[in-house]
Amino acid sequence: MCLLVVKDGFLPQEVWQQIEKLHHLTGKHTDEFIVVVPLRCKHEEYPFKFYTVEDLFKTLRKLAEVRELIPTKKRSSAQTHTQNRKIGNHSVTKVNLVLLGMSGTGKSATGNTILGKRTPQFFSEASSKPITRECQAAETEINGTRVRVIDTPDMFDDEIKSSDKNRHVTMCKQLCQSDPCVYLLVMHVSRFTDGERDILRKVEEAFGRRAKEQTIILFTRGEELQRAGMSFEAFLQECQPELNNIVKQCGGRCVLFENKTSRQHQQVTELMQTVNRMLNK
Ligand SMILES: Nc1nc2c(ncn2[C@@H]2O[C@H](COP(=O)(O)OP(=O)(O)O)[C@@H](O)[C@H]2O)c(=O)[nH]1
Ligand SMILES: [Mg+2]
Repeated sequence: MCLLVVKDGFLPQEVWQQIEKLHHLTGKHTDEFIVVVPLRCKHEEYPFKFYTVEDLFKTLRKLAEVRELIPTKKRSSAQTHTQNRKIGNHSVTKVNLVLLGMSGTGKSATGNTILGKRTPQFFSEASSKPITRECQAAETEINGTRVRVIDTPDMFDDEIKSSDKNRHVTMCKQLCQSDPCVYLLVMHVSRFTDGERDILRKVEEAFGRRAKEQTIILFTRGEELQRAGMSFEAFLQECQPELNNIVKQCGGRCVLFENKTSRQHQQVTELMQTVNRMLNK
């Protein structure tokens, strides 16, 4: 985490210049620098990402919990019971959902939909450049299952350096720890790109030969299908042979999401049903 702590009376413009200087020095995106504002500053408009001291401690606590450096907050016995139920052959307390796919397909937005929190946990924006730079995790509980969502940068881009790709894969595996991992291969429903033709091979190369057995394809921008008057079933039947082949290789497991809707609960429930069916096999 790159934190820039500023004193009382700081000038936002000067802080921004400092961030730009750091961006040139380190090569890190300006979004990666988070300014920690002094105690009395509240949520004002600044030209940079910032944390109040309270936000900072909350985030650090969450990170420490995710990495299990400190115990998670106590839960009621009913919740503990459901978390210890068996899923397939694994006795699990959590399920990891790893968001994979090309940049701009909607991984971060999907992560936020699954987490269902008032404040988005992952940064998601329309951009010609990749927005998410590092793997990140956040947790929630869905119908009694503890779910850890792992957002990733586009690690299957042919342009990416192999050292960066390896770093992302290692980080991703670290964040998953020993819980069952489900890969959500995120794709834009009306845009199947050349880079996606052999994406399953890339997933297997990174996460092992059996990764596709743990993969669900998650299509975003479901409203585009609705606007075209096409059902999801018809879309799957009529899609390009290469995409159809990817769906088949993933055992036909796919779900449709619309991240810009207020009716997000239903689609998350359907996703979790697909996840549970797959893990219970
Ligand atoms: N309309 C619509 N926009 C979406 C959807 N999912 C993502 N987006 C938008 O697509 C852009 C890229 O999303 P982002 O989550 O940053 O993609 P990522 O690079 O894969 O993490 C953002 O502007 C999102 O708001 C969706 O289901 N519907
Ligand atoms: Mg992203």
